[in-house]
Amino acid sequence: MKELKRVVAIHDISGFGKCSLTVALPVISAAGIETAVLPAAVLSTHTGGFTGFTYRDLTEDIQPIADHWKSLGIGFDAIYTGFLGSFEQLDLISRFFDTFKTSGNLILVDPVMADNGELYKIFTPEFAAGMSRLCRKADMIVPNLTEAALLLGESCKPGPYDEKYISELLKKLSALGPKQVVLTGVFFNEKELGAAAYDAETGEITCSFENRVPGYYHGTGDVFGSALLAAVMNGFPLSEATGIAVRFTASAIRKTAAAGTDIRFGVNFEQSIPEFLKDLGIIPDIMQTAADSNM
Ligand code: PXL
Repeated sequence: MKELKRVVAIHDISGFGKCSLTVALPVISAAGIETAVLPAAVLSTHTGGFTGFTYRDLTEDIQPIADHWKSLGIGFDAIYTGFLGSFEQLDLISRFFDTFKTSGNLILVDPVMADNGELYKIFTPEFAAGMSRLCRKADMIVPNLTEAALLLGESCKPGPYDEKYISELLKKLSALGPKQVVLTGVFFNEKELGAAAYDAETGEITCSFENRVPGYYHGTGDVFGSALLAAVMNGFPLSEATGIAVRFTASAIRKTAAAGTDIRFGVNFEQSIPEFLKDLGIIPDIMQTAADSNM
């Protein structure tokens, strides 16, 4: 048996409202990848749509945690960052990258800071500029269209988009530094929604779409990013990993919509895990059939 691949996920923990670490840990682990966590902050809920949430900033813990891991000789096949808890954390995470980057590992930055044309209320334009600097050190980034515009210092365009706009955006984002860029929230018509992936080494651009489910569901960026990384760590090329992540996220959204769950609570990714593992080739069809018949 080969040794497990190991990822470190650096995001907040929102105790309620599935997103960030409460998504990354189960999704990546289920895909057979060891997942260490470095919590950037602890909140009672995520900040999208809830009021009165508690917020414990863990900025001061980041360097001691990194130092301890370094002293133990721990390494990672991938470093995956998402929501960060303060402006100062951008520098600390940049140092973390310097410490734990190797020639063979992957730095995936999800520049979580905005959606639907707006910066999340807790972040400032300075944070967006700092996030853009952090993205320069990444091998792969996974922004949504609002974040992409902010990273480039451009104004955010409403969709539907066309292929020219998306391919130019992908190439400009890659020119910041990351060789691989996956853009989420891409749509060319009102019926379908998905993601576009660019690999600067091959020059290949591919899109993956699923039927759009009306409404805005929280935490889907984290479901997508975690599934994308899990697929890449399982050896899938970027284009196929993007398709797997789009299918998993859409499946979780469909289940949540069908149940009529409060959209702030996060999506039902848990019951889409059997399909996801089948897509990854980890469980055979026969187990999928058994899982389907239990639904
Ligand atoms: O899913 C992104 C996210 C992660 N963590 C926290 C958030 C959000 C989005 O609002 O508030 C705390």
